[in-house]
Amino acid sequence: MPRLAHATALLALLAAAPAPPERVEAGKLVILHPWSRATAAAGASAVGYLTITNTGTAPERLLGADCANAGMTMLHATTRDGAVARMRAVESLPIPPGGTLTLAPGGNHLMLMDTREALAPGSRFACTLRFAHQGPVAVEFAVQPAGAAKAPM
Ligand SMILES: [Cu+2]
Repeated sequence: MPRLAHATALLALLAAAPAPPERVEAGKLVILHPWSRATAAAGASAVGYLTITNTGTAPERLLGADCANAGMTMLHATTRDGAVARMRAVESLPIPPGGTLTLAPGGNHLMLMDTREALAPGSRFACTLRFAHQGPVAVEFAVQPAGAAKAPM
């Protein structure tokens, strides 16, 4: 009976556990607020945004990400040509010592191609970020409503 009580207490604790952390530390990297936007259907492309701060003294580079819910995940940069914003794929993005790389609407972002299912608001999905020096780092993206322009703080 004590064992059962213990298991029940543990279950209650798990049920009350907060959402996965929106702050991930890996080596000298601090990753904040990975988030995405809801999509209407499987097969759509989706975005991935977050900030990565390099608290170390050596340069780092984000090489990309692997997301299980997408056929392929690309690293995109957005450039403005007058009033027209254009996306292009980039090999990597630098994170200088003491610097922060921001992936945000209108700028650099992860692009999930050919998603396996629609992304529902309030849901989460896992990706593994790939860094030149730190290697793979697992994060979870929080899906915001389709119109969201920034991460909830
Ligand atoms: Cu893109």
